[in-house]
Amino acid sequence: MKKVMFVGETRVGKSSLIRALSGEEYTSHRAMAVEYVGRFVNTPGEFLENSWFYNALITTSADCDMLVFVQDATRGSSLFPPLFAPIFNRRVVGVVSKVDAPEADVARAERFLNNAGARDIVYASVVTGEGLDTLAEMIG
Ligand SMILES: Nc1nc2c(ncn2[C@@H]2O[C@H](COP(=O)(O)OP(=O)(O)OP(=O)(O)O)[C@@H](O)[C@H]2O)c(=O)[nH]1
Ligand SMILES: [Mg+2]
Repeated sequence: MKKVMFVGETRVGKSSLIRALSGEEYTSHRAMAVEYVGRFVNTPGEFLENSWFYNALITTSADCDMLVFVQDATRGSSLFPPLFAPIFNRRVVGVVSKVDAPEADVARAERFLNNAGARDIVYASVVTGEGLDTLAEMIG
């Protein structure tokens, strides 16, 4: 099975997605550390939010097969730099998270992910379960 690394700002729903996909009762520790949950690699939001941690993301991605960029549909901004995805030299799937939320703007979130260089986009919610099968299929 492919090893998949999750990248996204704090509180966008990375741990919730990993929990839903792995079925494991995994509780994140909110520490600034990379966490390994089976085949999933969870990275701290701070690694995306501070550019001096980009190297940590790149290093951590070295033994991963694929990346998931998570953009919260309820957020009016994004810290994914333009053309971030190609830096990793891996397949990058973009996930628009929290699509169930009333204030979700899916098109806006998709634009942020496209700007970051993610072309395959999945719309997901761990509340309704939307998109989880599609995501599971995409990451193989
Ligand atoms: N409505 C809604 N809320 C969600 C969804 N996914 C996650 N949340 C909520 O968003 C908050 C953050 O979720 P986490 O999974 O902890 O996010 P995270 O990216 O792992 O956060 P950090 O580890 O702090 O960086 C929690 O309160 C979740 O309940 C979703 O699909 N829909
Ligand atoms: Mg988390």
